Amino acid sequence: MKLVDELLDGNRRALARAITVVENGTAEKKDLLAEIYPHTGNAYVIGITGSPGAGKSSLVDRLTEHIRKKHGLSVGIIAVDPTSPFSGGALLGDRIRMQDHVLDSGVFIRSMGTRGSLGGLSRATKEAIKVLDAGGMNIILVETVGVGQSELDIMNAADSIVVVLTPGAGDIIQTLKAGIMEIADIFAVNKADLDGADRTITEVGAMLDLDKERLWRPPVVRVVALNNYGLDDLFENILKHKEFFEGQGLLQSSRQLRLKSEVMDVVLDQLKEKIARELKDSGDLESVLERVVNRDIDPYQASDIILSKLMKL
Ligand SMILES: Nc1nc2c(ncn2[C@@H]2O[C@H](COP(=O)(O)OP(=O)(O)O)[C@@H](O)[C@H]2O)c(=O)[nH]1
Ligand SMILES: [Mg+2]
Repeated sequence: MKLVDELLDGNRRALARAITVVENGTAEKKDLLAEIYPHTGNAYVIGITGSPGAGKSSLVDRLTEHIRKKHGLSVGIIAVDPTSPFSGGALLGDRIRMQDHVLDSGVFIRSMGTRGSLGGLSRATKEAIKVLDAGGMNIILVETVGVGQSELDIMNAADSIVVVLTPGAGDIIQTLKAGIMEIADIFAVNKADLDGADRTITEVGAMLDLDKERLWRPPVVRVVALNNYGLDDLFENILKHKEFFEGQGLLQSSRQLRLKSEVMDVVLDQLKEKIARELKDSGDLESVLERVVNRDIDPYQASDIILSKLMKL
């Protein structure tokens, strides 16, 4: 595929077009994913999550500059914000802020739309990560608001997860409720210029003390995205986490586990599609439906009839 050749060559327009292909799920998507797959697995994926307003976009922006300047690594950024009430309004804001990077060929930024089901969003995001990976990005930063299941699922694609907190008791509670406290590999207490940062750091530490069994104790890093404070510390801790996991063979096993569930997901999805198509073509669903409507059989019995027919195929 020409698009893939260009993508592998590091062509940025091809990168953008390939992400559009996976986002829209057009016919060429399957071929594209198959062709890029052998070229994936090289990027290190970092998830950045936390409550709305915690400073995730600011941090991604500043961290990107830090990684470019200090480490010379290329950075791909995916921003997912399904909670945005404006169609792309907040995302556009993120883009404007990131304008400094537009001229840097070592940075590629993409906002993922809210189109499609939530499950579809997380699938498309994971596929976009693969596109950036094949496109040669060394580091991939995925920003997502820590709300629903889908956002948690997107984080399954990350090798290291940074949970961004801000001073104030409410933030920790909100984060705990959303279930993203336990997925953290690193805590970044952002807005440390505001009052209460020390207390937040102490509270997170106290919470971590409750679980002494864990192999990796997430470090708690103080950052101020606004004035670039703590970025070095943050990135060093991400690298430490990476090294620790690689050293223990855990990175490989967790990637393997992720691939296993990805294959399973695709199998189930394709099976569902296949069955839906079969039911539509055969009219089997319509034929039992009338009996369900008449209270002759219940949905479970209807399903048994349909399945027994399908199994014979
Ligand atoms: N005081 C302070 N404000 C910050 C800091 N980082 C970000 N902000 C502000 O917090 C607001 C939300 O930031 P944003 O990056 O959009 O948060 P997101 O919703 O988590 O992506 C913006 O007004 C930022 O300027 C910081 O370190 N200190
Ligand atoms: Mg944001």
